[in-house]
Amino acid sequence: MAIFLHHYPASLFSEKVRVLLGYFGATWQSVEIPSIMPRPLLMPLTGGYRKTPVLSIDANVYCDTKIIARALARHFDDQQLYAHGFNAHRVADWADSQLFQVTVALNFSPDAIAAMMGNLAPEEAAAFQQDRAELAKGASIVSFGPEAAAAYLRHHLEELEAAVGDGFLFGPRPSIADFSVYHCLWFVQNNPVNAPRLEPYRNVLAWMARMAAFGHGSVVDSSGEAALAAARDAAPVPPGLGAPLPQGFAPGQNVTVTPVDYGRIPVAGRLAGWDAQEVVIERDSDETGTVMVHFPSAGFEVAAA
Ligand SMILES: N[C@@H](CCC(=O)N[C@@H](CS)C(=O)NCC(=O)O)C(=O)O
Repeated sequence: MAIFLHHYPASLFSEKVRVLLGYFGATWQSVEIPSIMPRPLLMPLTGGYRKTPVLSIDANVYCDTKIIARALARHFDDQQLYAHGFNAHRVADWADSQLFQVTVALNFSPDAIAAMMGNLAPEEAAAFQQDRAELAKGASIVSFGPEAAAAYLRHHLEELEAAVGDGFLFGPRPSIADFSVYHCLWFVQNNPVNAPRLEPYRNVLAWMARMAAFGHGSVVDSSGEAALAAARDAAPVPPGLGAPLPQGFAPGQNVTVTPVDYGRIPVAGRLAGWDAQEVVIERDSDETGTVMVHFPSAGFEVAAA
């Protein structure tokens, strides 16, 4: 069984998964994808889902880091990540939505973007802006400006400074909440204009260093072609979710699964399982054979096709 992560270096949600892979001590295949569409070697696996990152384990494909983390915990048979239940899940979801928006508002402010895009040619920078406008599709991913974001960040950092102590957010071992908060602050730390905002918070910086110390595991450079071949050569593992499907839905029924926020591209397939955590569809393509594509249930809309 081979684990493929489809990602690019600057992607913060990818960093969440890279550090999780380090935490689990994984050996994994790294497939670097372009930071903007098109991604012709990835789309046959996801069926159109366009956010980053995506994880594939042979013929099972995981879209969204919430379900990627769950798949990895299952794969490595280690549920410690979820030991703090509701509280840790709520903090993780807050970080992946609210804190994420704060960091995007800061890192996409005009001076920060100049620092980030400094090494891009003007036409590359324009293509990036155009791609992200397409991702948001008229709506705005972030609804406040850099000044408001700076105030949010200060507020949250002060709270975190008091919360982290010399361990992790919920005790001596990290939970899913640590990984979600970490990748957002990593994004801030990696922008030279915004990194100084973290400096006054010594406990937060020490906690970030503890998170970074998990590393990224053993990374093997790989390719989109290799991930497609691994999918084609394997049969997908059925989800075995157990729970009955919601009323009105039948196994094998044609459905679409669409993110409710941004990147709202419907993925079509046959319903293979759906419980409170996860929805799974089966799909076929020449490039991949039959694959099962997994999404979180919360934050995605399932509709009869
Ligand atoms: N809820 C998603 C969010 C993923 C996300 O927004 N990723 C950013 C990159 S860090 C993205 O997709 N940007 C557009 C792209 O890469 O096409 C998750 O947890 O995976």
